[in-house]
Amino acid sequence: MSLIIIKIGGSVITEKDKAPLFNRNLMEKIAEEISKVEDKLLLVHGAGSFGHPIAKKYSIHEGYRSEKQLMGVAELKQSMSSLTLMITETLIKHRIPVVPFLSSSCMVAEGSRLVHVNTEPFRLMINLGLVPICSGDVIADLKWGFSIISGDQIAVYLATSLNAKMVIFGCDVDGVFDSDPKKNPEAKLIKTITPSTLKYYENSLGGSAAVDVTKGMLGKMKESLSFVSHGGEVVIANLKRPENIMEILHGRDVPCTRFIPEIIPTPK
Ligand code: IP8
Repeated sequence: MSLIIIKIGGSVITEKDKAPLFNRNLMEKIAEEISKVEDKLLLVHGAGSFGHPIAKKYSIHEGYRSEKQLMGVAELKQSMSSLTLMITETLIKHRIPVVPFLSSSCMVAEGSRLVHVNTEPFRLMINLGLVPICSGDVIADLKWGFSIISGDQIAVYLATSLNAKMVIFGCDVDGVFDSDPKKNPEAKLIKTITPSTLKYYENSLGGSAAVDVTKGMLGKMKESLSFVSHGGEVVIANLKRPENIMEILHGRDVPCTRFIPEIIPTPK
């Protein structure tokens, strides 16, 4: 049975621009869809309004600067834990055997890149049929003291080390667009991205529109590259339509962006 990693974006389950607000109704629907997945599963969730505004307020994403930030780290951890708790309650209600992992307890970064992750407990629990869930987090950093690691980076790191088949990044739009679809009704969905076309889009795309210290869509795209070049599949899709999960897993053609390895033209 293959491993599927689903990142539940913060923009999907929280009101990203506002004070922390959990979208429980939508999470219920997402949980219902996730309960239908037959593959092995690992879940990662983003921070949304439970993490990014606090991170910004205390400049936590810039690493350790002063003692004043320490209470900010504590506040951020507390807020993220409360979000994880609400998500896990919903998943358990839908009989998903979820096990929360605190990213800060099993991961270390260097210059805001993950360098050590204790993947063994993830692997062993997944093999038993349990569903680990972790989140983007503030973690210890060998260079910066601490840093913010996005759920995107964690999803791709775990996908690579646990040999996952696919990562689904669930967000609040259909995928990557050639301009911001929330501002431009003419924005076009980019259906496939390869490592070389990413360079082109990188210049035209901005980060996420809401307060996002981990760079929103652009971050997801960059993280995806290494995984696809090693044969993994990455799909960015709209989780505000939770049915997308099963449709993607059944190979149906839903509006989304797929990352594929470089297409090498066959000689004529
Ligand atoms: O929402 C960010 O994770 P993301 C984590 O996946 C924090 O980018 C704590 C801001």
